[in-house]
Amino acid sequence: MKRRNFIALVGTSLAAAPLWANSMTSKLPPQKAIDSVFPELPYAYDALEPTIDAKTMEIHYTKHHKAYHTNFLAAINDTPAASMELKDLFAGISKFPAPVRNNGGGYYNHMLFWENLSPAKTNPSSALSAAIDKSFGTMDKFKEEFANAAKKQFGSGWAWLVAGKDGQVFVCSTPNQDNPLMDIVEKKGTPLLCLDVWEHAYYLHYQNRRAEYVDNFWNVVNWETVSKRYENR
Ligand code: MN3
Repeated sequence: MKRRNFIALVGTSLAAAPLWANSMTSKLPPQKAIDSVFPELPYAYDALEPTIDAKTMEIHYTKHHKAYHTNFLAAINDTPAASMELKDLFAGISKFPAPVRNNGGGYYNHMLFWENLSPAKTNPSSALSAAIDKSFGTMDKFKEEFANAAKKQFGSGWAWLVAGKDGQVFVCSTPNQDNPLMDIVEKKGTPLLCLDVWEHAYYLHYQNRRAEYVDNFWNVVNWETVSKRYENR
């Protein structure tokens, strides 16, 4: 992720700034370096209403994501991890203490998540569509499998669409803040699309109705970002 795409938040009101267009120029995925600057949210808090309400977005971004970033920097401060690229850190995450794994995953997974959401209607590229058709048969079958992974993840975690080394795409879920780049997951690969199914991601609006949150998620997927991740993998 290029540093110039991230502007320090100095008490500015994101709600007043429609910044999401800026994210379209980001090089994805953002896994090249650990950045001490908290990344900018690529749109206003209310941009994804009604699928994701403004209050949930504000708390999720300014409290939860911010805390992962702060705690991650504290966990790696003055350790060899501070100078590593994120993908290398995750590739050997089993050798690091739990705060590095949990907060590093939390920091990175949320960046991916914000960037793979959009208020604009978008479509997958032909290359990504072909990969999805090859693995799942149809886009609807893919959505069904992804939604099942999200709905059935026990407790807190994430659902993922991942590209394996051979370019084949697959669906999985991870607990807590683990992700498919980590050496502790069963089947590793490049994350293309993720969905946060921690209760903090939906409870204010959906309460216990995780399935409704998951089904509405498709209204706000940024397929341009997901396609770029596939093509740049
Ligand atoms: Mn979250």
